[in-house]
Amino acid sequence: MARRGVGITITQHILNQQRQNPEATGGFTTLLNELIVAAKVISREVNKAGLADILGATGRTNVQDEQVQKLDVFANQVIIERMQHVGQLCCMGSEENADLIEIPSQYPKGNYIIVFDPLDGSSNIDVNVSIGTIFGVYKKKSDETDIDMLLNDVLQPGVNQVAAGYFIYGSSTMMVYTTGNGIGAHGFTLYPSVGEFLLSHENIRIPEKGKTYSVNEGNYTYWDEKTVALVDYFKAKDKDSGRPYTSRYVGSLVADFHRNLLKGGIFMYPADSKDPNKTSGKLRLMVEANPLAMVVREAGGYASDGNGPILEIDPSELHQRTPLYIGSREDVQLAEEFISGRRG
Ligand code: P6P
Repeated sequence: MARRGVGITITQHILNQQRQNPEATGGFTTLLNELIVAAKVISREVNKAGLADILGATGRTNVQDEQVQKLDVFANQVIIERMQHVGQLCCMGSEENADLIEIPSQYPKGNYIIVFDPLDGSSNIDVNVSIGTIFGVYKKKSDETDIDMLLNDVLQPGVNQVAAGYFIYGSSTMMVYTTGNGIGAHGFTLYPSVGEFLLSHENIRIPEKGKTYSVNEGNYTYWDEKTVALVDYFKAKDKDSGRPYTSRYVGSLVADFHRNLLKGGIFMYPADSKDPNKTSGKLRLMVEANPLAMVVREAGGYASDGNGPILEIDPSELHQRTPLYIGSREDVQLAEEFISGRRG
C-alpha cells in the first residue's frame, strides 16, 4: 500500500511566506507557530468539554458584561501563557481583558501586537456548536515600551494588520489565515493523528454573490427601517436576482463566517436599539470584525459597517463595537447601499 505523505504543513506554509519577505527575521513565524500550539491545546479541551467538568459558567462576567464560561477563561489563559514568552510582542489585547495585557518583565519584548477573541461563540459550548478563536497581528508604530503608553500603537485600522485569521473548533479543527498583500487566505485542517495543521483549502475564493443570508431575526423589532428593508430584500421573491436567499444562522460568528466564506453569502450583525450601551451592534471591531474583514478581503469578499470598509475604521477604544456586514462582495455592497441610504 502506498504510504501517504502529510502534504503541506502550516509550519511549512508560514516558512514559505517568510522566505518571500526579504526583511523577515523569523520573529513573525515564531509568533504564529506559538499561537498554533495554543490552538491545539484549546482544541483538545473543546473537543472533550462534554466529558470534562469544565462545562458551565464560572459565575463571573467579562468586560463585555457577558457570562464567562470556564472554557473562555481556559482559552484566554492558554493564549496569554503561550504568547507572552515568544519575545516578539510588546503587548496583547483580549476580548476577555478590559485593559491591554503586559508582557512580564522576565520575557524579552518585540514589536508585534496580537489582539484576539480567545473563544468566540462561547454561549454555544454546552450545546456542541462550533466555536472559534479569532486573531489579528499588528506591528508597533512607536518606540513606546510602557504598557500605559501602548494603546495608541494597538488602536490601528484593520488595514494595518500584518496577519489575521481564525481557528474553528467544529466537526474538525481548522485554521484560516492570511498575511495580506494579496497573498490570499488559506485553510488548514488539524490531523489529530499527526498533530499538525495540513493545507486543505489553498487560496480560498468566496463567490462574488451568495444565496445565503445570516442574521438574528429575533432582533427585528430593534432594527431601524433601513435594516428592515435590507433583510426584507433578501427574503423577497425575485427569480432574476436569485431571491429569496436561504437563511442560515448558527449564532457563532466563526461558524457562520466560515460557511459563507466557503460557499458564499452575507453575515450581518446590524446596529440595533436592544441595548442602549451597544447601539453599534454586538460585535467588536478589533478582535472580531477586523481580522475576519482581512481574511474575506484576501478571499475576494468585502466587509462593511454599513457605511464603508471595516478595515478603514480608525479605532478609538480597544473594545469598541461595530455593525458588521461581511461576505460575498456583491451582497455586502448591496447591504451598504441600503444602510447608507443610497438605496431604499
Ligand atoms: P446573538 C457569540 O456570543 C457572538 O459574539 C458571535 O459569535 C455571534 O455571531 C453573536 O455573538 C451572536 O449574537 O445576539 O445573535 O446571539
